[in-house]
Amino acid sequence: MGECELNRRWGGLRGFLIPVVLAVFGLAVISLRAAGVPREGATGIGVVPELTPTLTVTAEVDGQPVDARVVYDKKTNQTPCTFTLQTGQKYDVTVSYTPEVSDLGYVPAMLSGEVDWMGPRMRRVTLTRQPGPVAGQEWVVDLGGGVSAALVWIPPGTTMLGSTRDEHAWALGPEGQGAVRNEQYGAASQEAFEVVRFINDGVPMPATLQDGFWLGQTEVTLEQWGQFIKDTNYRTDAEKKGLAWAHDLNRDGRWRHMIERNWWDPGFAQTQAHPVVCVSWNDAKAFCDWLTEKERAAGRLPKGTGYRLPGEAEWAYACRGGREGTRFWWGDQLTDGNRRMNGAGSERAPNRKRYLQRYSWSDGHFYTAPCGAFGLKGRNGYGLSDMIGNVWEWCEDSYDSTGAHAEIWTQDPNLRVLRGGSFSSVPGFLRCAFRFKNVPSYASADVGFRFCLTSVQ
Ligand SMILES: [Ca+2]
Repeated sequence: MGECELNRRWGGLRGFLIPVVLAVFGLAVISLRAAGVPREGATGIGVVPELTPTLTVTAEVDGQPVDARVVYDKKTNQTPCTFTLQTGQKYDVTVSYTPEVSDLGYVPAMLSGEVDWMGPRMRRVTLTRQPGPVAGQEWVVDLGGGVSAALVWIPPGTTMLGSTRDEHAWALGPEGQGAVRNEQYGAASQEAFEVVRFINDGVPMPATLQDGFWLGQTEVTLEQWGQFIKDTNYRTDAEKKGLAWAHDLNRDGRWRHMIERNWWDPGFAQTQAHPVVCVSWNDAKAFCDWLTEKERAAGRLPKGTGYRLPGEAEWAYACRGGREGTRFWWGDQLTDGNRRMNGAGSERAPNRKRYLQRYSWSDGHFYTAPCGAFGLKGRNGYGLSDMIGNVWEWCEDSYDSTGAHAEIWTQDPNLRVLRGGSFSSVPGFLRCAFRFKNVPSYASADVGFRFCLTSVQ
């Protein structure tokens, strides 16, 4: 909120030309008046004009005043901002609202004007909300230490949450295998058992996302996670508890609570390009908060925006990549998932016991695959990799057993939503509409996350 006085000598009232250049996202209001000259409607009786023209700039977005950045005469201020001016000169004022994220659904607009001091002293200019970036456009955020993360633009739009009776039946049927008993595919956790019994996509329901957002092109990699740990020395829930859910390959390969499993030792080999696993919802949120604070401190985040986990509807919409009404983002055929996803295929476990074979081909990865391992073919219509398979992804929402919500729903903090299936999932779980859940401290060797950049409360 800077008030700026640019001391200029007064030279006359008329013919005062002020070209104003605006780059405001939303609605900008420019108010121009001469100090000492009564505003319209005021009586003016007894006022002696000081004959000092001023320029007051305020900015609004969506009807709300915002602290926009004003650059005038190479000096930077914030709205509302009042300049004392010299008449008869040309001035260029640039007003920009969070120019660093001009790709966040907005593009700059231009306005020129001429001020007649005897005319109206306020001009109201409505700038239309701009269409924003192109779907799939990339945004790269610097995590420090030479590590970066790519996000892609997910445009506003409407999606169908839930699934049809037909899809539900397919998921439970011989191809989807969602009705198999958990012992048959090696999952021994109570959570997995419940998933097997209750495929709970919810009924078809439209959800409209008014705003676009940026979503991680891949799941968060070990390299990216490592940058967060280096910066914060953060300890994950799994490290504090001393255990995580993981395969027990020394016995029967089933999922159990495994002692001293955590993100740096999930029980299988990973490179820096693999997705981080054994991170809880709490841990994923801590990562997002760290990134928000870091970027805000660096002046790279606009007010009102930040990093968080994708909402459940945002995730489901993004997963479809613009293709609605199919089981997978590539269509309805499971076999078309070949070379597109890392699920429970015919690949063998390191101990050679082949107990996961829920589709006929090998995807080449018994555990996690490097993020984006399937290249362009593995990217959906928005350019997102591994939306189906590889690791489950935490969503921001609480889990509502009646179905997903269009808006982020947080009324039950005891359960959070997981989406997308993992390397150990049967085809019935590897669908855009499938919903999974667990407690926010749950850490498992097949659970990770991706983050988004969007407006935050
Ligand atoms: Ca995934």
